[in-house]
Amino acid sequence: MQVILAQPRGFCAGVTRAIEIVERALRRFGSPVYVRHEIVHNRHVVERLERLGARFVEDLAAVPAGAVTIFSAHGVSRAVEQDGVRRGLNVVDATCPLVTKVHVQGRRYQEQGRAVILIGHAGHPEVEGTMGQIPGPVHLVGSVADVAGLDLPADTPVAYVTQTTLSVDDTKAIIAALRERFSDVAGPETRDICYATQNRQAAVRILCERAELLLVVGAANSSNSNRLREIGEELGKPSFLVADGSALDPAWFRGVATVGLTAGASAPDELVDDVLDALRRIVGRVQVSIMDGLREDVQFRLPAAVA
Ligand code: 0CJ
Ligand code: F3S
Repeated sequence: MQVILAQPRGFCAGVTRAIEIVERALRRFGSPVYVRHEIVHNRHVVERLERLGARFVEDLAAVPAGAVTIFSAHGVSRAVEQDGVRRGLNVVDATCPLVTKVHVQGRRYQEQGRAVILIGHAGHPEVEGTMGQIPGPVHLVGSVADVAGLDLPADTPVAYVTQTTLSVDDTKAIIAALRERFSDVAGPETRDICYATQNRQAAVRILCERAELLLVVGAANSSNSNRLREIGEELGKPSFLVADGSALDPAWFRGVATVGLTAGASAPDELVDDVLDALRRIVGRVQVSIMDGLREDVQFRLPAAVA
């Protein structure tokens, strides 16, 4: 069997930075350090950091006063920030700078007097954070159908911002619907969708020209990983999101000669290796190659507290 690895795939600069913040905080301040929410959506990453002394909580009420507390890459609302201040926590913010940029942009649009529309998925922590970083009403839309349901007159000056990990194509369609519905629309085209999301989605499209089946390494709760699997499916390839090698079903590979393999922005390389090992156990010899593709060199500065 041939396996073609997507390029680029796996960790983005925001994930690398967020994990490094936890590791450095543990070294600098000693264990435990508390992390609000999974630092990135991957159980293997979380469990490794737990072994190093990190403690993951969903609510700051579970953190003792004064403790070092890290906010996850997905960002938090102002209410959560204020809760941290009230509890006297020593907060280190691992929010991806590209998420913070969306927060700033959303506030700016609101100050300009525009009705702010957030394109994103209800209930996702990044969406909860972004909604809670923009004072005043934020209208959430997750689909073209949601645009029709917006309770705003057609001449309302509106502006949109987006979740960073959406499907580039779905977002384009929603923006087009906004432009049709409203006469005055401001927004950054699809540029809030981060570079890593865009690059991984573009690579999967090219990969699927050659692969008969697509495997995406990533967690079920990882938005960007789910979007990669959907692209494979849209292109008519059987496509599976797998947490690690143990999730592979031998039946998927019957009669398949070429598999495409990619990984979400929160999935470590070890899990890609684990999937390759599992494939070898199922089909025997596997020939691995890497598609030609972008080499990313994005790096973000660390917060001063751990630099
Ligand atoms: O929201 C982000 C800043 C992306 C973080 C990296 O990926 P992951 O899987 O933790 O988060 P998503 O569910 O947002 O893709
Ligand atoms: Fe940031 Fe994009 Fe990664 S928003 S955390 S660079 S997936």
